[in-house]
Parts: sequence; structure tokens; C-alpha cells
Amino acid sequence: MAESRRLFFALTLPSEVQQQIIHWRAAEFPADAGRPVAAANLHLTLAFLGDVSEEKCRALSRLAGRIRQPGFNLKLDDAGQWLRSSVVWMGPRQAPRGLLQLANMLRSQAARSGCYQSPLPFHPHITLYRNAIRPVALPAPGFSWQFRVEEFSLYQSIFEQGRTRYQTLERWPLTNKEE
Ligand code: 2AM
Repeated sequence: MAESRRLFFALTLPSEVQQQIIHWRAAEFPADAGRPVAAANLHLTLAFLGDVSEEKCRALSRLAGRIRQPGFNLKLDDAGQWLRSSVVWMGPRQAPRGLLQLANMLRSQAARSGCYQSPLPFHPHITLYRNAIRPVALPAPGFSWQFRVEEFSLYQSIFEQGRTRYQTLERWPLTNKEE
């Protein structure tokens, strides 16, 4: 059987923002909120691809490399909990148009390449806790992190020694210009 890998497209958070978020999380959320996601794993998924063959991965990478759009500013100022998937998340109160455009493009390329895509609307989020099975008291509004997004990445999800880590396979700049 051909090898396949669990892949997704995502935005990486600047490492200083990852660090600031985990300090804020430790201060603002109850200690038993759930299983905290490690700082280096904090990301915003644009399109989940699932288990993908090498051949399909190459095709998706070629399509991603054709995307031409400028970068955008992302403001993280919202948080919530989804009890169905047992996650606590943070994200933008108002998603920037560039983010929606990029995710829609990657999701439709994935769907056309045969990767199952959820019919639910894209809800941009960064998972902060997993296994959050009981309702968690959320921090008061007023928090906010803002940064410029200038690239997006293809990630592989690797589960080893009881932990998940994400490995960047490829990155593409967000630019209108032809190379
Ligand atoms: P989550 O953080 O909301 O769980 C790697 O697993 C990334 O892909 C995570 O950001 C995860 O979202 C997302 N992901 C996993 N399974 C998914 C699915 N079936 N549909 C959409 N996104 C998924």
C-alpha cells in the first residue's frame, strides 16, 4: 500500500505570540480546563487534508504554490469552547477577508483533489486546550494579539511517544507578485 501522511494547511503564529498566549492561558484559565496544547503546536488550520498519498500531496502543493494574494493583519481577540469536540479555542472576532479568501481557496483545492471537507463553515481558531469536557470559565473580553500574516504552510501531524507534533513540510509567501 502507498504511504500516506496526515496533512493540513495552516498559519504559524510568531513564536513570541505563542509564548505570550501560553502565559496568558496559564494566568486566565482554570488549571483543570483541559489538556493544554504546547506553545510550538499553536496554529490556525486553514484546510484539513486528512491522510494524503505522496502523489496527492505533490498535486496539492503545486496548487498551493499558485495562490497569489497579499498578506493580512490578524487580530486574536475572541475565545470560546466547543463541547462537541471538547476544545477551548481563541480566534479573531472578525475574520479578515484575506484569511477567508486563503482558507476558501485551499479548501476548494482540497475538495477538488478528493480530500473530504466538512460542510460546516470555516471557523478560524487556534486550539488552546483539548479534552475540555466540562464547561470552562472563559477570560473576560479585552485581550488581543495582533500580527501580520505573510506566509502559510503545509504541515504534517506526527504522533510519536504519546505526543503529537507538527512538522512544516513547505511554506509559501503571501504576495501578489509573480516570482
Ligand atoms: P482542531 O485544532 O480544531 O482540532 C491538525 O490536527 C489540525 O487539523 C488541527 O488544527 C485540527 O483542528 C484540524 N483538524 C483535525 N481533524 C479535522 C477535521 N476532520 N476537519 C477539520 N479540521 C480538522
